[in-house]
Amino acid sequence: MSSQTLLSIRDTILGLFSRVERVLIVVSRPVDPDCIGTGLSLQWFLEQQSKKPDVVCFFRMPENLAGFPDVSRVHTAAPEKFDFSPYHLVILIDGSSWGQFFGDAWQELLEKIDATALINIDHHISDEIQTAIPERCLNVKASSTAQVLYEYLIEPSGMQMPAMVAEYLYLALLYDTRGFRNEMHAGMYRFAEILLASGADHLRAVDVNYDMRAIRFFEWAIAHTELHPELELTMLCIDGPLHHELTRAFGDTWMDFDAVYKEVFERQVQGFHYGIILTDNLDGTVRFSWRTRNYGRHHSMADRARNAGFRAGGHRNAGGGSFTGSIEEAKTKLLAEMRKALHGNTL
Ligand SMILES: [Mn+2]
Repeated sequence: MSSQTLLSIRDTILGLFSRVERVLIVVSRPVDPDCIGTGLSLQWFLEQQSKKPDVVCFFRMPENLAGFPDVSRVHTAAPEKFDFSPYHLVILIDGSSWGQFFGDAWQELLEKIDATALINIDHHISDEIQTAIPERCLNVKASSTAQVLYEYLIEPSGMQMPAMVAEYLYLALLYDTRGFRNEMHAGMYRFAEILLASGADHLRAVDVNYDMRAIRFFEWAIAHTELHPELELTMLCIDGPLHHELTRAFGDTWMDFDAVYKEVFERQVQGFHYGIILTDNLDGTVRFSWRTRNYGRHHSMADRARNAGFRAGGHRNAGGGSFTGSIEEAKTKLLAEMRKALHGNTL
């Protein structure tokens, strides 16, 4: 998208802001420091203009975000019970598909919301929201949605960020870039410098503080990971029985503890460029998540998965999706597709 188009989308959004009072900021799934930090920063930005913004998350808040500054300002709610009627605008932060904001029943929810009141600010590969509301979708290829918010709204306003807002944005930036170890994006170091000068605490942001359960999950996951060296991929396939085993071992929130596995193992081992997790949701669907090595020429896992019948989205080398059907079928189809892509056959 041209920079001119992006600026005109930005101006459309600013025009809408100027005409309203009550604003709902909705953060995305996976709930992470980028959507939370950007959502809280946008709340501050709108409050400075005498608006009344609320931040809401329609998913459970992961345990690892409990220490995020001011996270208690983010309300969690069940989307089907939520009253959208007081709000003049609904701003969707850090996601490109409806389900990332409203959950699996997004179609019914969208009927309750005035479509012309929807705005999207994001940095993922564009998807159905971009198609539906192109004139109000500020989708920019950037390190993080935090960077998009800063460059398109905060910086041009000339407003001085308090240290706490710089802190929210710095935590968002460091999380999404894995401490600057993902792709290079223009302006990301400049953004970092500005945040530090505005009072962000670098040592706090880089402090690693894993929950011991993430280490135990890592140990468990390594023991259950299948290696497919001929396909350069590893696969953790959490079928029904293993799903129950994890619930017994870690409780219902076991999926909050995959951070070490994803960070230390997936796409980090020589010869294994693709790391995949398939999880049986126990409702006839399968959750899919992947990481692809950032260096080198590798297949787009989103494209391969879509060919295999999955829904997939996110970033080129990190994303997620779903499959309708059994986990065995999901696995077979995905492995066959990778065999075809890498070796030209499906045997
Ligand atoms: Mn993000």
